[in-house]
This record gives sequence, structure tokens and C-alpha cells, in this order.
Amino acid sequence: MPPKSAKSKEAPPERPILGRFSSHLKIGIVGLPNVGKSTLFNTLTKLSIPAENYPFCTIEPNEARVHVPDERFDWLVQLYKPKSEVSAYLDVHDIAGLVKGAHEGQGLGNNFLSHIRAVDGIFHVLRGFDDPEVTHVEDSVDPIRDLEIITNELRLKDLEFIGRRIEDIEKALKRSNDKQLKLELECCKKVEETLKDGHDVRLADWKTADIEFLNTFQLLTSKPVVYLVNMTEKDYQRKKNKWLAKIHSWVQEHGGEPIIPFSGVLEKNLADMPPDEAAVYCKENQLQSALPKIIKTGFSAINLIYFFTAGADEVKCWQIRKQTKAPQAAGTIHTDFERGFICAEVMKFDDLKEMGSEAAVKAAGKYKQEGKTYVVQDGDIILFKFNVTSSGKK
Ligand SMILES: Nc1nc2c(ncn2[C@@H]2O[C@H](COP(=O)(O)OP(=O)(O)OP(=O)(O)O)[C@@H](O)[C@H]2O)c(=O)[nH]1
Ligand SMILES: [Mg+2]
Repeated sequence: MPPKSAKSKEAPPERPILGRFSSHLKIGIVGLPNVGKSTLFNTLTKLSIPAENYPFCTIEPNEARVHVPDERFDWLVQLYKPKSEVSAYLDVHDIAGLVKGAHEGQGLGNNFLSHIRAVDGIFHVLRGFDDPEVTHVEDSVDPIRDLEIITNELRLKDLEFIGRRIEDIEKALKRSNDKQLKLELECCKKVEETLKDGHDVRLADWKTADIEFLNTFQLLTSKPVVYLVNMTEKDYQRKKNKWLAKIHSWVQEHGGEPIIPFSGVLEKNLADMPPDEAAVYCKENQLQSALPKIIKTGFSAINLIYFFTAGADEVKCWQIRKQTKAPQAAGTIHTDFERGFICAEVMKFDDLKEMGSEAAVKAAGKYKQEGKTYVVQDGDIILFKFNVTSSGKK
């Protein structure tokens, strides 16, 4: 039996998360053409992790793997001075601009939409800058109209998908009386109703059983969204833009997901400067790059967290989905850790930072042993104890 810590309590039954069950999740940059998606992507690419740090993973030209900045990680590296350090990362995909009618094949149409289906979350880039040099597909700058165009396209595509699924299930039910299929049909009809009422799937209230079906559909409007508003450097610096308040109200009415202002031109210029020069420029102009916030918010929006392993050899972030229990978290390090899981020895980052050393944390009784039902929390520093017996070996 794994030892139980005094505080170890059963996690409240949480509803499963909408979305793929994996720790390899991706976020896609979506928006109308010429809103600054690739500019943002290319800037992020400059911060990307060299592919050789992550074997077995080929990244395409429109895919970047970027560091998730984290002061806690930096602090741990300072403390342990490890031989190797591995931060968390976010996989970002640049997706071609979507146009009105995409669901019927306009522009890159279905191709484009299948790229969105393949990601787990969306950075929805909105154009909040006027520039006569940069054409707008809809002829004028109006991010509210653009929000409507994009969400409408995604909903129409989902409607088409769910309509086909309903037809297939109804056909199958004529031949059999399968209980699961009936439940799935009920769920599909609820999805159809939600979309026809003009709502995105992720914002409706789903039962656990529905979520299990929804996670097999990968609907476009079921994916979490972070809105990124691209504005001029001047607007970004003074934190004022004529569209921000309107965007804010629109987003509040449509689920209230995060909105992050940024300036594509500024980010590009900063990324092109040597780091010292960029720091001086930011200081003089009293501004900060929005990229760290964009990356962190995107990472969390797709329901990822990470725990740390920390020692003289390595300080490493292990990314897992929120709600992951200790044995499965251990399994991300090695399958043996999950198979032979005994317990997780957990230190809270804040305790370590406050007390300065593992020994001090232990002496204060704050080094906890957690069992199989422990739900790993973001920033936990963990040492797994495991034992693979010979009978357990294949
Ligand atoms: N003035 C201004 N121009 C920008 C900004 N961001 C991007 N642009 C310009 O807008 C044009 C389109 O930018 P991209 O980043 O390629 O746009 P995109 O959204 O990837 O476009 P598609 O891939 O065609 O859908 C380029 O000429 C950029 O230089 C910005 O913040 N301000
Ligand atoms: Mg582009």
C-alpha cells in the first residue's frame, strides 16, 4: 500500500476535460488572411527549441516548438545547477488564412479546416491595425465582423460533420438497437441544436457521457480559444485601441476566454534585434513583449500543466494534461514508473523556494508522500518511487 500523507484527500470528482487525452497537444494560429498570423508565427519560431533537443519529433516548416517561459524553472536551474535542463514547450502551428465560405471549400477551404481539426486549441488572431499597405480581404478593418465570419465558418463545418454523423447513426440504428449508438445520437442532436442556436460546442454544458463522445468528434468549435489582437506598436504601448472594448464585450458574450493584445510589427522588430538591444528598446519605450504571456496562456488553455523533476543531473518539466493522477504522470517519464508505481514524493515549489533546500522542506514536514489517487498539480516537484517486480515483467 502506498503511504498516505495526512493531507492526502480524494480529489473531488472532476468532469473530464473536453479535448484529446494526450500530453502532446498543439495550438493553431487561426484568422482571416493578412491579420498577422505568420508574422506572429515567425517571431515565435525564433524562440523555438532546436529540434535535436527533442528526438523522434520532426517539426514541419509551419510548426514550431517554443519554450514555455517560467521563472520557477529558472529558479530551479539556479538552485541545482544541473548538467541538463529541459523546459516545457508549446507546439504552435501556423494555419493559412480562412475566408468566408471556407466550409464550402472557398480559399483553402476544407484543407484549412482539417488543419484546425488537427490542433487542440486556437490562437484566434484579430486585426486591429489600419495599414493601407496591407490589404484586408473584407476591404476594411473590423475585428467584430471578422470574429463573426470565423466563428460562423467553424460552426457551419461542425454542423456539416454532425449532420453526417446523425445520418450514419440513424441508418445503423435501423439495423440494430445498440444502446451506445442511441446515446451518441442524443449527444449529436444536442450538438446540432447548440450550433443551430448560434453557440460554440465548448461553451455548452455537457454531461460526462457527452464529453466522451465529443472527444471522439474533434469538433472545431469544441477547441479552446485565446484571442490575440494585433495592433500598432503605438496602440500596444499606450494600451489603447479603438477595437479593444468592442472585442472585450463580444468575447464576454461568447464565453469570456482570454484576450491578449500584441503588436506583430513590434514583436518582429524585437526578435530581429540582439537581445541586449531589445531589452534597452523595451525599457526606453516602457513596453514588454507579449510573447511570454501568449505562450503561457496558450499552454494553459489547451489544459496542459507540468511537474518538475529536479536534481544535479537534470531539471526537467514534464508536461501532462490537467487532472492527471500520479501513476500516469509517472508514466510520462517511463512506463515502468507507472507499472511499478509505489508513491510520489512531492514538494511544492513555493515551499522549496521559501525554505531554500530539500532538507529544509523535509525538516518542516512539507515533503509529502502521495498515493495513486493524487492529482498532480502544476509546479509540483516530484520524485517517484517505483518497483518493477520480475512477475510484472513481460
Ligand atoms: N502594419 C502592420 N502590418 C502588419 C502587422 N502584422 C503583420 N503585418 C503585415 O501584414 C501582412 C500580412 O502578414 P502575415 O503575417 O503574413 O499575415 P497572415 O495572417 O499570415 O496572412 P495569410 O497567411 O495570408 O492568411 C504582411 O505584409 C505583414 O508585414 C502589424 O502589426 N502591423
Ligand atoms: Mg500566413
